[in-house]
Amino acid sequence: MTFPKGFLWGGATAANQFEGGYDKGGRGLAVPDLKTAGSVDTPRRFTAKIEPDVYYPSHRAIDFYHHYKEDIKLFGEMNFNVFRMSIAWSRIFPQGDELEPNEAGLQFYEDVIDELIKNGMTPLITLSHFELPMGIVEKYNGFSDRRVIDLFVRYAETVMTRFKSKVTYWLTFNEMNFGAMDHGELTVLGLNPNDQTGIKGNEKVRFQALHNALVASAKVVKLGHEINPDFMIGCMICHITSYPLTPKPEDVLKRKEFDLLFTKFVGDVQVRGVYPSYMTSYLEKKDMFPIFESGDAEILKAGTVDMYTFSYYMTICITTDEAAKDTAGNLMGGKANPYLKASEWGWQVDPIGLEYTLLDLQDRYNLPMMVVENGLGFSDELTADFTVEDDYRIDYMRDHIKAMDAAIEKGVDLIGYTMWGPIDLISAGTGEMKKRYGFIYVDMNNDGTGSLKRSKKKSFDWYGRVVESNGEQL
Ligand code: BGP
Repeated sequence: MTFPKGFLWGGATAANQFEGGYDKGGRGLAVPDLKTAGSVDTPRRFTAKIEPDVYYPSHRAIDFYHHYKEDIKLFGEMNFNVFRMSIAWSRIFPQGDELEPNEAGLQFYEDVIDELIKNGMTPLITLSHFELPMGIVEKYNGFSDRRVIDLFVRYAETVMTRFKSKVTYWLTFNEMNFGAMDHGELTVLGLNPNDQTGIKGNEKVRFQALHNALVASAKVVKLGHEINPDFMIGCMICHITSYPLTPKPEDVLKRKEFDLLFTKFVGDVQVRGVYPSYMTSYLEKKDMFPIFESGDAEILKAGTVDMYTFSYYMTICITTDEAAKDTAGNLMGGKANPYLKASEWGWQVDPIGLEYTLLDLQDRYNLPMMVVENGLGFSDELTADFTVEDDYRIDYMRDHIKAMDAAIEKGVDLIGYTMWGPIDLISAGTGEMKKRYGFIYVDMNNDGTGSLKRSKKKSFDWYGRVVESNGEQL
């Protein structure tokens, strides 16, 4: 195995999917607090207000808020040396626009960070993981309002300054490229779906909001480097790796366009500091090129990222043949690949696609990289002796770790791997609990009932050995 010494091994989470304590310590409401549970067939609902007798999974989630010591100890037992988590902006600035931060929120994260460090882990912090404060959504319509740029910068400056000697690795926005899609309008950009002024589904507004968020991200990267020049700050892209369904030139071209316009565009701006020409011409043609205020171009240039990070779960095919078979996927599906099998949730499992992706990204950017999400959601069954025989998860992860190894051997500068959901948590897509990714089983049902007891699955010891041996023992 070729994993470099000091390779970062761990797991990834997001506050709204595992923290709970939604009204504790002065925290304000965030977007996921108004999202109901759902399933593959029943999409989650976003309600304008908290409705009585409705279950909102983020409110308690798996209650890391009260279990963090126990949970972090378990991550330490698996030898994690990195842990990815997000800070909920609304715990620090409850409405998003206060002048002074909420000390109770800062103290909570300081306690968590101290506990991580005590247990041998370096924190990797996402500043915005689909959980914008509702104040930002309701008062400003999210990033469509330029004032939100500075509100985000104020929040980032507060946490980066507070934790400057304890946290080195930062990500600005989770899966930011999703902001270019209609269903990323609320999650990434905070555009209010209940707004009556016609912004919903308005692509021009969306690309302006995404531009404003890109400016905010660049400002934060620049500022972070001033706060601590050792900070490693990354973009985080939902990398939907795609293949042409056939070698037909039309399919190859269509696939290329998808890759550029959806998968590569946002990362290109964050890595290179300019809008790529393919995007400029695409947006200009549709009369949607965003307004650049004076200084924006310079900010984008000055705030380029130090590392490229991405999520990778599955791949899709692209074709001009509308009748080809569909497949589901992370945030979006595509056409099915006849050579791949799909998971229980219909996501096509493709470890070779990860090696391909790493080579592609190394070639494009030549930056250090981290795979900050990868894993298998499965409806695990707890056995009578409180474990889960999750060999399927071990197989999935072993194959993906081998793919990373092969890529490193071919010269890829991969510095870390944080698999998604080391402890079972709420699914972002469906709001379900039964879509489990963890090495640690949490006794909780889709409706939120359950004791929350934590149990180790078979994969727990397996991953502990993988990390301890730096990828040697798979
Ligand atoms: C990514 C998100 C995560 C996570 C993951 C798995 O898009 O960044 O928050 O949830 O997907 O998706 P799901 O929870 O829908 O299985």
